[in-house]
Amino acid sequence: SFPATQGTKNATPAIAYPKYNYTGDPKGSFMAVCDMLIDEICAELPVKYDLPAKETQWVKDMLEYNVKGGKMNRGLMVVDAGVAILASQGKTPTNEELSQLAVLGWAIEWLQAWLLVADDIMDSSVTRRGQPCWYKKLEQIWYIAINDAFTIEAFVYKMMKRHFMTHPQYIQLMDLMLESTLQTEMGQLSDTLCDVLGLKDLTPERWELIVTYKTSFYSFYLSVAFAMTFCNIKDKAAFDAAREILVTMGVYFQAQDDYLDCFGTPEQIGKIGTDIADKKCGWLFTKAYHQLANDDQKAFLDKHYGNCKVGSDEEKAIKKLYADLGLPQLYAEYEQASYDKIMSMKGSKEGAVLAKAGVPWEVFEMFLQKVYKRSK
Ligand code: DMA
Ligand code: MG
Ligand code: MG
Ligand code: MG
Repeated sequence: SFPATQGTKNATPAIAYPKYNYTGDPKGSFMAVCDMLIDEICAELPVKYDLPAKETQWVKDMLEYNVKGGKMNRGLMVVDAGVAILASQGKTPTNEELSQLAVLGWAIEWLQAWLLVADDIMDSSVTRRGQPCWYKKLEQIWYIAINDAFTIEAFVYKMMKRHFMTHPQYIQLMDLMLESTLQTEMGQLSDTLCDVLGLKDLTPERWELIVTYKTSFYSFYLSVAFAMTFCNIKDKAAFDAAREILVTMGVYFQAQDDYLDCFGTPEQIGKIGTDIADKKCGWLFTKAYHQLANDDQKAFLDKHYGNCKVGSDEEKAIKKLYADLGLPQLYAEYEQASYDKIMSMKGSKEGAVLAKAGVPWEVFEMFLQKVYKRSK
């Protein structure tokens, strides 16, 4: 029990898990768990937090707007990885286990939701998932989005407490979430501080550092580490091996994100790219500036990179410069090399450690297939 926080107001009990149809309707079942989580929160806020009806409605609308509408790769992977690991242990998951895996999946999706609310403010973005960024949607009260981001984060811990309070792995799961959050925030700091660096400091090495922290841990390692922890795997070597593979995948994934920021269409990716206007240490920029550009092209970048508006002629000229330098071709080669490197890890010592610990290789291959050659 939690005597310091229990209080005198009755906390509403958790809603019963809906029927989880993993084989017939994996996405629909996963979505139903999200609705349950939102309902649990909105039932509790007026009772335990004295929240008036209008504010409670705000929270509901804010959650509906921000936690849904993504590809849900990260969240669905927790369920898929959990099912695969349980199968290798000779077990078929119960309805409760499937639902709890889905709760962990949504904990990552909600982590991502609040990170993106904040990221869009920091990146001055306009659209996200095909709709206005939350802070843009709020117009003159845009600053409430800052509190909303923190609120979604608090709900992540709330949902984990509600569903794992008595689970033997509660502390491990919580530790993983806290650690992944801090890693991401340190990555976001390194990313955002580029705004006050000179272009010569935006190197491929800095890029790799930024993306490892801002993307890989929470987007790839966390999903599988949650599933492993849930399935009672305790072997440190297995977590280290999984991290090695998944961080490699995450770095590749962020290179894709950087590529699509420039060369993807807003219709495809659901957002309007801002990396050139924002002076980001993106994959394309580091290759262009440090490896491919001649002196004239470097001078053009010195003058206009991070010093032009989204949609401006200067931004278009930089995109053309990237194309002239052959970056789309170089990216295609990088994509193939990344794919081959990750697939080769099956036969490496990491692959062997994982097989021994009961984490089947298909977990990693499934994850890679979800992102390989993606266009959104
Ligand atoms: C985003 O990097 C990373 C996190 C932790 C949200 P980004 O700004 O390139 O993402 P996006 O292109 O989706 O705005
Ligand atoms: Mg962004
Ligand atoms: Mg960003
Ligand atoms: Mg991006």
